[in-house]
Amino acid sequence: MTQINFAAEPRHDWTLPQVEALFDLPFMELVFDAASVHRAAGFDPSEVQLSQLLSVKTGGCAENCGYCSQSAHFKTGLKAEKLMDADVVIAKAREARDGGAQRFCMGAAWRELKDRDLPRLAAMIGGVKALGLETCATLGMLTPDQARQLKDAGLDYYNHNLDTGPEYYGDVVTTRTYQDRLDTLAHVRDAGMSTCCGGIVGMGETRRDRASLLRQLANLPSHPDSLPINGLVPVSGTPLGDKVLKAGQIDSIEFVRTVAVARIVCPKSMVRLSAGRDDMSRELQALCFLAGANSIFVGGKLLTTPLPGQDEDSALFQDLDLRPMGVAKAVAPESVAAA
Ligand code: SAM
Ligand code: DTB
Ligand code: SF4
Repeated sequence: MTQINFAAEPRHDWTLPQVEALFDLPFMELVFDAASVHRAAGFDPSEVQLSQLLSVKTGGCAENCGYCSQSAHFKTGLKAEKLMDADVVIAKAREARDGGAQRFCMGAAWRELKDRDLPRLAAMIGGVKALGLETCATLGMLTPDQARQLKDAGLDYYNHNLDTGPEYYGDVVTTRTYQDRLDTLAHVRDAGMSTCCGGIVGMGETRRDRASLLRQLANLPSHPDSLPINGLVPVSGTPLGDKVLKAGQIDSIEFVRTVAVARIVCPKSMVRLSAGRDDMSRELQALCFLAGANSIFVGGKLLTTPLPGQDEDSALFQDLDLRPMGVAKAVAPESVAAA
């Protein structure tokens, strides 16, 4: 039997062997424990939060993240584009809201934010917030002052991923350090914004690396408010994408284990079934929701790669009796009549 105290407050003192022991649990027990933690943390397991992404500045990035279609270091065939005008972004956000998204995340292929771009970003963020959407951005590394300015502009969430555990990190990217990422996350927290921080699985890392990533996330000074688990989308021309296209993708049961362990070590985070959903069967997605995932990206496209479309996701939600978070439960006609 596992020793999970479902009523416990979130912990920040996980050891690597403890997280590895969760991964090693019999699968049925692990998923059951994760589902129990999901409920004990106060979540309604039928509710899933919906976010939509937009790449507001695409390609030509100076970093060499070995999975990324947008790095200038690799030939992926992606066409680079300049920072979009605020009104174009706001129009896309309106469409996302009308399609059912609750949060709108603006992504830029930058190593770090430059001060000269702040006024346009502030206009975008203010305009998106005025639509009644939660705002999120992922713009690379930030200084403390930039984080404060984004917060003042109305930014609710900042996404900055650790991507993998510190031991495998050097195999993924060499142009910024793990500590750089931790520093940006600290600036985001200090500015009073909510954090969105997770990683990627299926990049050729070991189970220990996955455990090490989740341990890092759980031992942050506060757990990420949103915790995206991205399945690597293998992009041809990137070193990690090419490796995975040759060797094959991560086993889907191991992916579900990763989601379940994320739910257990960060019980109150919104665990997002993030990139990679386009390649997943409905059954695999259902298992991920059962294991505690309660957030997804919607809208047919992530930043540069595809997602399931609205019709497919609506059918999945209907068949799994899921509903978008914040939308009232449908009331059966007979119970309305009886009231
Ligand atoms: N440039 C900024 C940065 O790296 O922080 C923001 C955009 S970047 C594309 C955001 C995140 O997307 C990365 O940290 C990575 O976790 C995820 N990502 C990028 N390419 C991916 C891929 N091919 N498969 C899965 N996740 C990916
Ligand atoms: C996150 O963790 N995943 C999203 C979001 N945060 C910015 C991005 C996934 C990108 C997948 C590859 C692409 O579409 O370019
Ligand atoms: Fe640039 Fe972000 Fe892609 Fe890394 S993940 S290459 S920082 S856009």
